[in-house]
Amino acid sequence: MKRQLIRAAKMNSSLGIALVLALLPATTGAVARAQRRPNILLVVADDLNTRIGPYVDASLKLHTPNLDRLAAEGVSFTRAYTQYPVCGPARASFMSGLYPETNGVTGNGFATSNHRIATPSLADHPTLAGFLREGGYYSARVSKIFHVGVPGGIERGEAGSDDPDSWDYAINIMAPETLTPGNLEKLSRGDHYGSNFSRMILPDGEELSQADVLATDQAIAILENRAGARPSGATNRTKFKEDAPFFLAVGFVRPHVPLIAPERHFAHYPEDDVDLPDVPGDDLDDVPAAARRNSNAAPRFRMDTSEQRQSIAAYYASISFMDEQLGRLLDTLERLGLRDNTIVVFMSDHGYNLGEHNVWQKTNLWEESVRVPLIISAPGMGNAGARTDAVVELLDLYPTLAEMSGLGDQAPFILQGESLVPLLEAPETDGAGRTAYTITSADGASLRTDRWRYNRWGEDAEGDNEELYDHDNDPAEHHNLARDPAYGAILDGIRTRFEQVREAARDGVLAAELSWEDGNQPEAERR
Ligand SMILES: [Ca+2]
Ligand SMILES: [Ca+2]
Repeated sequence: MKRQLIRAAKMNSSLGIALVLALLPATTGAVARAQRRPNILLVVADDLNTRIGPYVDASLKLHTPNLDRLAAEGVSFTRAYTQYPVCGPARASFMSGLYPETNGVTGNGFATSNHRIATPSLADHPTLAGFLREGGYYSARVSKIFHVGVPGGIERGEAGSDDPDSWDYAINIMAPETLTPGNLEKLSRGDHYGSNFSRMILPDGEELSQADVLATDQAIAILENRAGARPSGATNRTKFKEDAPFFLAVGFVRPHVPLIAPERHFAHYPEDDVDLPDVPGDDLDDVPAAARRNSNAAPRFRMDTSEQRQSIAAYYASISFMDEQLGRLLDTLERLGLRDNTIVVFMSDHGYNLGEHNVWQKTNLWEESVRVPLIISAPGMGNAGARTDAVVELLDLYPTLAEMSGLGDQAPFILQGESLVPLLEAPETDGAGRTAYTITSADGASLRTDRWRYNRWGEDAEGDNEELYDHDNDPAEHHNLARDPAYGAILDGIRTRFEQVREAARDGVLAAELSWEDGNQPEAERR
């Protein structure tokens, strides 16, 4: 395959240094301390869509006090998108900073969901964690960051598709999941617990064996170790890389099914209070056959409306349970005096459908499946509580954290994302011209622009294998405009743009170097 590997992100190194200095505690004295890089806590939830407090109308009454708190301390990205709406390739992409078609991870295979194995020519390309480690960070992982099967891989305590070179310390979580003592109720019809809806309401106090509680316990132990000073003369206490800042990546497995949470979290969400999405009965009649086949349509799960409501309520309860663990991490940073020099990033690997389009879960290319929450809180940066509507991609995380750590000028030149630091500094920046590119199985690929979503199923545009949605007038993506002659000019422009971005995503050319200003910008985007 032809590869044009050119410089990925135009890092402003002086900006990175300014940021590092801005993150320093006010009491900094020694020059050596002045060069200390910020700590980074990266929290990755599994299968979490944007139905969390900071992203929804208050009328939905979601209980996510700690996500609300983090959003109030940071910048929330309202239009952040995954590169692939399935665990393995999504995670390989943001950890490598490369699109799936460049890094070679385009499926959920355990042995191959690591770019260094999938693509031997990239064996020396470090992951985000490996890069920070090479830059002097103490790098640690707790639970699922690369792909691990849920629930099976957690029940077996597996490392999944982990990249051992990324970490100074890594711990896999073994937790009972479906084997948890209690009443596991199946809400959909299927034998595979990883892809069907089931719930377990645990008595309060019985949740201590759960994966995300155990992961948080381990993460707190690591934070205590990094914060603590070694007593002088001590012989039996160790602190590896004693003066290094830390990069701690913590993976939560909820709200991935099975939906297990304590009773107090289920209590927030009575079944009768849950609304099902309003979907036209013929919604899927105007989409390509491949989109329908790839959609996890409702018949597969065979849930009645009561079971659908129960599944959504259990999903919310799992979010609140996960949120509680995030709160324990944030409390620990404050208790240990680490918050003032620790960047906190919260995100999910991909989104999730809960009945929109009459489809459930992931793998499709509609908004709910590909949009993710992304919150970045960098102390001292200002803009606490701000939101940005700019279209961004999860693979932007690598160049962003490279810059924020002050290591931007050392970042691998093949990174395909763009640093989000300019948006953190000026969240109101007009995002017009930015795009997000996502692929999925069945040769599906999608381009999201400021206003439009364009999906193509197959290599070439053939009319009946395309979708075009106008988010200004149809945010639910119910009306496919691809075959409407009135949108012919829009379609032509976005096809060209899609092909440019796809070419870049395949060939390692920086997508950001392509410009809407070369005559390919649809008329509507110019307004
Ligand atoms: Ca996932
Ligand atoms: Ca439709």
